[in-house]
Amino acid sequence: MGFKTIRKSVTALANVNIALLKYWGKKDEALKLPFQTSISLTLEGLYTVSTLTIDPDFKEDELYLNGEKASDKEQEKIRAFFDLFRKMYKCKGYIRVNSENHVPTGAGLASSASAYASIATGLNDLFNLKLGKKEISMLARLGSGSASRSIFGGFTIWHHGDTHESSFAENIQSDWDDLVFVVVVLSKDKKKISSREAMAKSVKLPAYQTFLDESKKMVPLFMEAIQSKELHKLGPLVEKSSDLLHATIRSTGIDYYLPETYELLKFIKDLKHEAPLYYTIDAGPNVKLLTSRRYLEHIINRLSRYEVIISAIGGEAYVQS
Ligand code: 2P0
Repeated sequence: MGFKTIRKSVTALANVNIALLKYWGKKDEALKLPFQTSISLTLEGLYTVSTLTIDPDFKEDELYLNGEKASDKEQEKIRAFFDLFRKMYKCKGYIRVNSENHVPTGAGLASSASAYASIATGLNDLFNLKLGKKEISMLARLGSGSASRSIFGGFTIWHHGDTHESSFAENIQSDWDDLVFVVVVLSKDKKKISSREAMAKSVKLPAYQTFLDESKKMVPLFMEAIQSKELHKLGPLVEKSSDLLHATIRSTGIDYYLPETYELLKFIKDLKHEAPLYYTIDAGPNVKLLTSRRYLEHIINRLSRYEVIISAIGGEAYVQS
């Protein structure tokens, strides 16, 4: 790619997504090809905005997060991603990234999904690659698996695939806009063990096979529940996938739950008598609750002693300027 002696910048935005059918474990670490298909919902109002700059004077790639230079680990991660990107997409030049997370500080929602989805969206524009959404999803996946899903709005399915070209996400057509997530913030601490590390441990253990078998069986059931817009069908599947995820994680000796997580789950069990309410938990202690808008006020009142974030269904990633 022959860029001349000019500086060029692009700014792109991508929303956070929450997996309904969880992704966990890779069959190819470099290309981030997952063992199984996953399904998610993109959220509104929780997003990352990334500005990408190229300049012939840059001597290395650099990442700034919320205005500060990112940690060595994060720099290493993004340099590996850019190296792979330059090789696979035949582009040249070092890139500087300024990423701003627009999620409540430390709420355990700051996500590599929205970050890498915004960066992939920006790269496409910066290097004038003219990739379609499906191809941008593949590119985002090279940065972080779950980022492949944040390219799209609403419900999204990430087909696991066996090659770079066959592992991408796409939108699941649906006009189900009554759904809403209530995120209950139990801890704002940064997690000690990354998803990437915990995944690599999980895939070697026997419990992982159960996770894979059950996740595979659930794909058509999820599709049916989303298409028929029946929360009483979707909700139990969402909980089952979350429970399977944490069973396979616990088999490694890691437990992302805190005592407060177990306590809240007990309370949720009681609340289910009052409203349709379904939990899902990712690689951290915070609980995400799926419900219908109609019951939102009641649920928020019943959770008044907790810090909560409300988020409805969000849109696709896009270039801002
Ligand atoms: C998911 N998680 O489907 C699952 C559920 C966490 C629990 O994807 O190594 O940051 O960059 O591909 O995508 C978090 O893992 O991991 C994740 P990499 P990623 O949302």
